[in-house]
Amino acid sequence: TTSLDEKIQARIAKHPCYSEEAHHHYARMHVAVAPACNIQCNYCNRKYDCANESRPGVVSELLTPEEAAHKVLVIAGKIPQMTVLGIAGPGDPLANPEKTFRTFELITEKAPDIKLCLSTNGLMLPDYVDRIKQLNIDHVTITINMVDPEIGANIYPWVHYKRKRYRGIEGVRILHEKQMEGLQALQEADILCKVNSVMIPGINDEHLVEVNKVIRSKGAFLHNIMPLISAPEHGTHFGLTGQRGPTSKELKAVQDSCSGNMKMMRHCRQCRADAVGLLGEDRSQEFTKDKFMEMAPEYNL
Ligand code: CLF
Ligand code: SF4
Repeated sequence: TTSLDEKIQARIAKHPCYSEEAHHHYARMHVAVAPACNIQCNYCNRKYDCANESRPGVVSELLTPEEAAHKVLVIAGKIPQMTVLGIAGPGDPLANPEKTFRTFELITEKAPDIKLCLSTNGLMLPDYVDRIKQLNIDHVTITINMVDPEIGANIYPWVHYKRKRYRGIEGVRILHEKQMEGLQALQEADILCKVNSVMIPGINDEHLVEVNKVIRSKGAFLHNIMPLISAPEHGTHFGLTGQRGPTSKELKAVQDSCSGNMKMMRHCRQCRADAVGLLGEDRSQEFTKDKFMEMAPEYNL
């Protein structure tokens, strides 16, 4: 009999984000199929990729699910270390459920050994955990920047939930509630959950230890505290108000203060929504749409 720990090790062994060790050997790719978003983060400018998993200021080329599937099959044939397909934007994948799930379906049909990964702000997660489980998506990231709506009110000016826009703290309360429900539902469904938190000095930096406690108690597997990247030219609210990001020393101090409690991710590279390759290696320009549409899928053929 294998221990629980060995079983989990086997589930993450080829995932470059969930396993520090794996990121030296295995690659991931993202397909940008999800343009819409249902909330506003003060560190985001919609002209660019979702800043919950991205470096601000990056624009990915939008694909249809069919184009995305073609791209995945081409790349999986060309890059043998390719083990994971993630959907992380350029907006929120679960604000584009048909496009996101259609893409995953096409990949499962044609390349069943590619692991599926999804990153979301969590607002719609409780509605989709069953579908995520059905599709065998074993890795879900939720970006959780607060567990206290008073703090969240400085991060999220509005939330659009089920055809209605909620401004200020009223919206943040809904987001918080859905993130917590989603986290719980993932745990019950036995899906490995990573939490990303964007560290924003003076706003949620001291609060992240509390976030860490709460997500750990609700079964999150891994915590990735990422630095806010804020530049005026990115045209975000925080960029315009002069909000700074943390120094690497400040970031490390917060990561360290959480690290006694649970596994911390420290090798995140804040990827683009169309990233390709090992973490830190950006091969997206080799596979732009005009290029990959001309290439024949070699995978499994
Ligand atoms: Fe992509 Fe994210 Fe899946 Fe990884 S990225 S959807 S969990 S396959 Fe990874 Fe990139 Fe950091 Fe994200 S290094 S930004 S944590
Ligand atoms: Fe931007 Fe992502 Fe936040 Fe949506 S969830 S506003 S795309 S950073």
